[in-house]
Amino acid sequence: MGLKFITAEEAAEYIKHDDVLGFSGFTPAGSVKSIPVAIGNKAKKEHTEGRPFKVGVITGASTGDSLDGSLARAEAVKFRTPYQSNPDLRNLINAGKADYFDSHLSVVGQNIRYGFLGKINWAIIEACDVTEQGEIVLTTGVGISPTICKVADKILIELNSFHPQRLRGMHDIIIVADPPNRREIPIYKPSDRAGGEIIKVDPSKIVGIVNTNAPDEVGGFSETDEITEKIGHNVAEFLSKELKLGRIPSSFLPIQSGVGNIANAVLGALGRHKGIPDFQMYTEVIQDSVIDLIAEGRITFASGCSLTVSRDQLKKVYDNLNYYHNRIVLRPQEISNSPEVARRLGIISINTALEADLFGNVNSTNVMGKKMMNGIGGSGDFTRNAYISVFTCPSVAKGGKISAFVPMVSHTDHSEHSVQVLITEQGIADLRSKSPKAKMQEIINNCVHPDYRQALTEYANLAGDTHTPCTLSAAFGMHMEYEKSGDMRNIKWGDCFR
Ligand code: 0RQ
Repeated sequence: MGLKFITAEEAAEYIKHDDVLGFSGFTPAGSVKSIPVAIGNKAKKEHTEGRPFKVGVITGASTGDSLDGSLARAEAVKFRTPYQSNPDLRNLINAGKADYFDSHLSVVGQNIRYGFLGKINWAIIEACDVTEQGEIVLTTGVGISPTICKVADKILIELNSFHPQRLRGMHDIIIVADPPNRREIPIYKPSDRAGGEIIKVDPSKIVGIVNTNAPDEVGGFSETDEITEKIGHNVAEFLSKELKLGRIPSSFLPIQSGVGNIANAVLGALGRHKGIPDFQMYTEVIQDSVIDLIAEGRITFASGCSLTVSRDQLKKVYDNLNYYHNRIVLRPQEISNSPEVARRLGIISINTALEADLFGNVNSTNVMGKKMMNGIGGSGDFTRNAYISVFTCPSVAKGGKISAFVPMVSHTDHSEHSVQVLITEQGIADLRSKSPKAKMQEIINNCVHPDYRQALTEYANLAGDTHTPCTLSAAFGMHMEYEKSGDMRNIKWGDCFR
């Protein structure tokens, strides 16, 4: 039996209304690029001709615009999980036109295998190599690919020649056994490998292969600004002090860091800081700054789920593939984000908050408690199991009209029990072994923007003298003020405490 090459349009013809599709990739890295565009076009045609056409979409995390953007613009998304960050999809979700359910990234694979997400009809996978024996070599993201290839009825592959076949060996592919037969994941340091190089499937499941030659749709990172620089510096200062105090082992601990400009700036700052020794990463997304820090020897090994890097950085990796092969491994998100491994290795987690409250509860997902931003991503996998868990954010948003610190978060992703340190451009709030009242003081003194210090101090004074000072009628006062006047700085507590 030979491999069957087809066009993206022919691939899309196989997909039926109500099918559930599992996609490869993690962030735009390793995400398919031509089949979803063709599915979106098919959906538009079906809609024009008066027929319903929507599919369930399960991914590793966010994807490229060709996937989430195309399907969203075609209004072809029945449900979507987990993390997403495409503006068109976000609008569709917030308009109630696509069901979205958020999930910790480490559990997506196992939840699929447990049957919690129903039947998966198609796995649609990007590969840099595939053989007649059913051996698939993935590209820059692993995500949930091993599990969806295993459970889906049929497989469609995009064979992307933009990525060299020599990527083989960079992946560590394993599907853990499910309870009651699960054993420990044998990773005791970031560079350990637990599985093999390829995904092996029954070749008869591969219905067709679409040739592509397209780079990952990774957006560039904006230059760091004064705020992100300060946040990065504060994180580096905090960790170097912890090291000096002997609360972090002298050999340091693996770093996990989220995505985005703050995360990129934090890594840059860690790399430059003289008090931070060379370090390793056990993380989900390997971003631009990591590639340079590996080249400089500051990062000695990076374990992740995806190489989410700009084209220039990817070229550096591909031009020096032998060098990077020994320093990077890409794993399924169940392993890159494994709570078991994170706890064992003692990772230092650094993720981003939209808002935090005066007790350290963190909201990373729902703007004003109701509009989905992106999703929790891997932040919960790591935060809950970290040696030290850190959240960063600018102290204000929207030009100062929103304070990142509020009396009570409007949605909780990470509870005060898991959040140990908050860091803004203003400073560092160390919440470890502090009572709720002491946490309030620490946060107001060190993290809150000067424009909001007085208002939050007043709240703290008025909120009562219970174990966790709180007045329910005022707890969302700042949010309500923003909805009323468009600026939290206009808050007058009198109205709320009456
Ligand atoms: O919107 O650009 O329209 O002004 O939120 O904020 O400061 O640019 O920061 O791009 O790093 O995103 C938490 C969303 C931060 C992201 C979040 C508005 C702000 C701006 C973006 P505008 P910034 P970032 C990794 C692990 C999930 C948790 C995580 C995220 C926009 O980091 O999705 O770390 N994290 N997961 O103006 C209203 C507030 C706001 C606010 C900021 N309090 N209220 N809007 N904004 N604070 C992910 C993976 O696992 C793959």
